[in-house]
Parts: sequence; C-alpha cells; structure tokens
Amino acid sequence: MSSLVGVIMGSTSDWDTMKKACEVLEELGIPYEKKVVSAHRTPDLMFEYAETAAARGLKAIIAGAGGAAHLPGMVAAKTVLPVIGVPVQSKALNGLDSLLSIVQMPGGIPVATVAIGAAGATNAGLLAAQLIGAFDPQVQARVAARRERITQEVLDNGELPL
Ligand code: RP5
Repeated sequence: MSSLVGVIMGSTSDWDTMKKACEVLEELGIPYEKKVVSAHRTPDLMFEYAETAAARGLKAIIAGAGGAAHLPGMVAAKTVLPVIGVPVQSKALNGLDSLLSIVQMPGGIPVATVAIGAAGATNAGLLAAQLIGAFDPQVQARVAARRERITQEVLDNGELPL
C-alpha cells in the first residue's frame, strides 16, 4: 500500500526524536515514508516534496525541525494537506526556539504544533493516525485500543509503594 503519512525532518540529527512518530505509525499499521528534507539545505527538494505530496496519496505530513525551524511552515505553505510540526529539542535553547518558530504561524496557513521533543513526535504520530482514523474505522479502532491499553496499564500499576 502506498504511504499515507510523510514524516520529514530537517536533518539526520532529528531522527532520534522523529523515530517516535514512525514507531507509532508502525504500531498502528499506517503506511508511511520518512525522509530528510531541509528548508535551508535542500529548499528545492522541500518545495517539490510539498507540492507533490497530495498527488502521491499522502493524507498528512509530519515535519520535525530544530532551531530556526521553518520546515513545517514552509511545507504547509505549499500543500493543502494537514501539516503537523514537531519542535525538535535544540542544544542552545532547549527547543524553545523550535517551538516558537513552528507554532506562531500567521492566520491562513496552519501548522498543528505538538510538544517539544520525543513526546511531541509520539503525539504527532498519534494525531496523524487520528486524522486518518476519522475516515478509516479500522485505524480508528486501533487508536481506541491503544488508548484502552494505556488506561489499563495505569489502572493496573497505580498503587504506589508506601
Ligand atoms: C535544523 O537544524 C534541523 O532540523 C536540526 O534540528 C538542526 C540542526 O541540524 P544539524 O546541524 O544537526 O544537521 O535544520
């Protein structure tokens, strides 16, 4: 089956974070592709990727970047697919720079921004799955089952040692 979600990141150094999104998509059986696409190092590739994404069958794009993180916003400007932005934790400013670069999109071109770092990448995978699940009952059932499992784990392990 062709990919439904595109997971892109500005650098190979983002992979440790962005693999969390891929792990979720794999767990939920959602076909995805992953690629390094840099807004400043490979700008032409970024435009081509964004411009062709919908025609290639993608339903959502997860874009992760750190520092002056313009990748998600630039990609969102060139596609009408939903774009989920993951602020990668930067060394200098702990990802606050990434977060503010991604989240503060002017009205008109949305980027759904998640938390900084690994939790954000996990949630980006889940959010993409939920978007697809809105039109695919099997995917939605798998997302619901994952929630139930997490709830049960908390209920089973909720007793604290005294
Ligand atoms: C951004 O610059 C990337 O998304 C990465 O988070 C950051 C640093 O990239 P490298 O210098 O590690 O390649 O483009």
